[in-house]
Amino acid sequence: MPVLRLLRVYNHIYSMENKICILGLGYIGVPTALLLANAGAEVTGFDIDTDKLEKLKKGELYFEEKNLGVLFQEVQEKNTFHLSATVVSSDVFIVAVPTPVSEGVADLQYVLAAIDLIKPAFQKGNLIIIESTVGPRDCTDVLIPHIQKWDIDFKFAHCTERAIPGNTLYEMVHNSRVVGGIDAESSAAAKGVYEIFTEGEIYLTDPTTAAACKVMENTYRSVNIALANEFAKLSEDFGFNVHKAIELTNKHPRVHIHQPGPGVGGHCIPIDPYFFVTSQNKAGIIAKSLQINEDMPKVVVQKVGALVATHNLATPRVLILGYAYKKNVDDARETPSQHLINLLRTEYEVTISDCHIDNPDFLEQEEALRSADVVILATDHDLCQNIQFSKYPNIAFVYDTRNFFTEEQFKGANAKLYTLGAH
Ligand code: SAJ
Repeated sequence: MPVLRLLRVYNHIYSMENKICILGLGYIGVPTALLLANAGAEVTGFDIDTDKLEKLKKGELYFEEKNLGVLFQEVQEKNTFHLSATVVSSDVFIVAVPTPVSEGVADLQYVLAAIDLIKPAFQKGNLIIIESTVGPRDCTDVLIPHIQKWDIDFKFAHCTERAIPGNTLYEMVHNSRVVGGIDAESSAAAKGVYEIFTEGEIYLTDPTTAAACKVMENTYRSVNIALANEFAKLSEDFGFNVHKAIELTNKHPRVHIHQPGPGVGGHCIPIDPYFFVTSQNKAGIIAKSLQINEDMPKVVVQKVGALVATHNLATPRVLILGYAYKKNVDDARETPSQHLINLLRTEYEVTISDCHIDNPDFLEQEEALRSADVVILATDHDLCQNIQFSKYPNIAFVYDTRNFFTEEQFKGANAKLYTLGAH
């Protein structure tokens, strides 16, 4: 932590001590806490899940993230990260708990419960930062009035991360951030907190705009993935290889088409656009894109069904290779693989294997490949690049939903390779 930056932080938080309490020790709370603690802040992590607290106390992490283990060790040596089963008195409280969406409305119950837990530890002038993704009006209409009922001076800002799972630490440090404070003092104080570890630019605005930015970012990605999925389907009608076409189209300086796939998973892209889907715009492009992405597992299962018939397979055993929602992570929240499995299980015997996920119901990769008639590549983990299909004469065909496998991997193989969007 450079001394100059530390001074800037103290300037922003005025004469307050640099004590921060993080509520919610998940995929965002843990890396944020460790980055702050590593940079010299005195951080306490709180979670209602005591299993998580116990694991962290023993120095164990419960999810995979690049370099997180190394960072955790460094922080343990510094003794700046503490764990507590109650919310402790602090200068800053950061709320990083989930906000599921039900029927187009953010379910704020966990955020409100976290805010209530802050109350006994809260002192005049403390800062509350909401990192959880919320709808554009949720801070102004619900969360701020809730805190105002305490009848005490407070600072408040909304600021979500922009980091991509799989490269969270790097992006948390290097990405820019949008901080939406209720007033200049709140914005400056929150900026000071993020400056402790962020090297990216920090832009100040109000809470409604900050929340809208987050939802717009993930909606942009959802709509663009839906467009790529539409192109994949069209490529089969028109007879071109969508992957080659996307590669060439993206040579245009102002075009960036995303990649088609078996559907969209994770805790953000399939969910956040629903913050914008109200009864007024149910038929708009955002809702339509969500639908296109949600239908992709069905598209894949139809293709596989047709190939099963072409290959005259009576009762094939179908292997879903990859259960994580995307490559090289062990996170399976909202994974499209589960939708594929649900659809396939009505007709076939289905097995599952994922080299990043330890699950007693899954098969180890070698055994899984040896016992499959059909393989559907659902998640493009780098480790799957080592598979040589000539070793598995039992496999009739492989359906690659990610344009991942190479012809090299099929040299001398009995299995035939089919790729979504490449017919
Ligand atoms: N996917 C595609 N095609 C693509 C890109 C992704 O099918 O071209 C699929 C993935 O396989 C996955 C899903 O979309 O199933 C989501 O993956 P992702 O890599 O697009 O996004 P997340 O959920 O891991 O992280 C996103 C990021 N948002 C944006 O890029 C706009 C990240 O920066 C956010 O911080 C994160 O959501 C979040 O927490 O909101």
